[in-house]
Amino acid sequence: MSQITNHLPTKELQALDSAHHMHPFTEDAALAKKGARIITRGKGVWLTDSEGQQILDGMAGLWCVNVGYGRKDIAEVAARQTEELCYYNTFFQTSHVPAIALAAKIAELAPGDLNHVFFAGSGSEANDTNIRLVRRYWQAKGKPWRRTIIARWNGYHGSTLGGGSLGGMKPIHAHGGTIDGVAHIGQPYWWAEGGDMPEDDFGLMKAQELEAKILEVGPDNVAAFIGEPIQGAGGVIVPPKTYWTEIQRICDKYGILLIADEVITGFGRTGDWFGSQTFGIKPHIMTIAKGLSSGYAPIGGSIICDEVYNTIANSGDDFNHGYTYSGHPVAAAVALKNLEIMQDEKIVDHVKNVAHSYLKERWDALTDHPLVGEAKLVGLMGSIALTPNKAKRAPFASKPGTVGFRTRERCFANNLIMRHVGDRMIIAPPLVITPAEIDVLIERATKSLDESYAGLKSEGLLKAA
Ligand code: PXG
Repeated sequence: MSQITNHLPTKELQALDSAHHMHPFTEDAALAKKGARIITRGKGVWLTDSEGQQILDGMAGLWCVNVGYGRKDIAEVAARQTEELCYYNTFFQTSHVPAIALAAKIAELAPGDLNHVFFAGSGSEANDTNIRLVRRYWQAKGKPWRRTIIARWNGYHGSTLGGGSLGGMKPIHAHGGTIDGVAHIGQPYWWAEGGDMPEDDFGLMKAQELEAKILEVGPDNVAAFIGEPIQGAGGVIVPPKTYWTEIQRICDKYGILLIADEVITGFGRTGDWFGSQTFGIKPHIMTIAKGLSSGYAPIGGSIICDEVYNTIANSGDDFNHGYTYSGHPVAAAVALKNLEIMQDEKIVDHVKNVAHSYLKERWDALTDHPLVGEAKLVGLMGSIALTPNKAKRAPFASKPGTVGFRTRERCFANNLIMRHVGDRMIIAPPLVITPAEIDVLIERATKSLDESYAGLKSEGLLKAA
């Protein structure tokens, strides 16, 4: 197999990169001055860069490489499928074996009557599909006016125009606008916003914002509510335990479709197959991507319950929607192999009973660090809040994200990929991470926190807002 190991020197690669490659969510001119870090290889939880550094990937790529990098068994399936049937579409009354087998496997793994899969190429595309699905459902029910979708501020559902509109990230809305028929409610972020309120009361209060929004929009105008079981890109915000039960109650009361965006939380990340199971959510539709193929091929989709599927399928009309690569055979074969590996190697069990248990104690102990105010960990999805004053759960006086960014830079220098979202640090390592590798993660995280703290202290940046 060909491997690009004799690549150009790093500086030349960086120059070509900035000359021709425009990066997502990046100020390219600023990156051009610095040069991107260039990743050349991956194995297990480890990445190698063009300078030969070994980096522990605490983010599984972008929350996706769940079975770890460099699996030969997946590579072989991709090669075989490419040769056998590299592409065919699933439009025009045709189908193919990989799409059929993958849809059946997903239906087997998904809870309840989530028995039908519409494939997309990514999580963003799948959420765009969901917008059409729920609106088409209500049309077919004879209520075309039910089209508003309620979502949350600081939720993330992708960066296509539809996905970005569902998401509650104002900087994304600011670049290109939003679609109509989407309304947002607050997020259940107790640590930053809960004040003196007990966490469970705060969870209820935030869920009840949904009811207030439904009444404001008019119950008969609302099509669906969408939320991530745990907000990922928003900073690994774990909701209070009262939150999802109340959201479910309100959706049931008003007959509103519930979409669980499981792009990050699906396929083992939370220690169950789906985050909805961890939180007792019974969605009508789940968005999936990322861990579906462990990032080995781009694929996403919507898992749809019997009622929504039957209503649309029996409406007497086509569902006028689909992508060239819906159910792409190579991506589907890769995803199927990935799910087989998840099952054969009992990776969800490993998350729950080995990796989570081992990491939990060490992760929680980070709250002993002077910079860390709280630590959250569900399965292998974790966050810590950085603060200058733990007792007050205070934000820093500096611009939000300054301290987080500086801490992330220390992690980068120490060959650990741990991200920051504002002044929260987040991790989501490959699910196959071993206890010995968790020790390295904690050791590098602690060193990075120490260095960040020392720097902030010497520059007088430990002030509360
Ligand atoms: N839903 C959720 C919950 C996601 O996390 C998407 C949808 C969109 O998926 P695609 O495949 O279209 O990217 C995501 C993606 C970050 C970050 O900064 C997170 C995502 C994507 C890019 C950056 O944490 N999540």
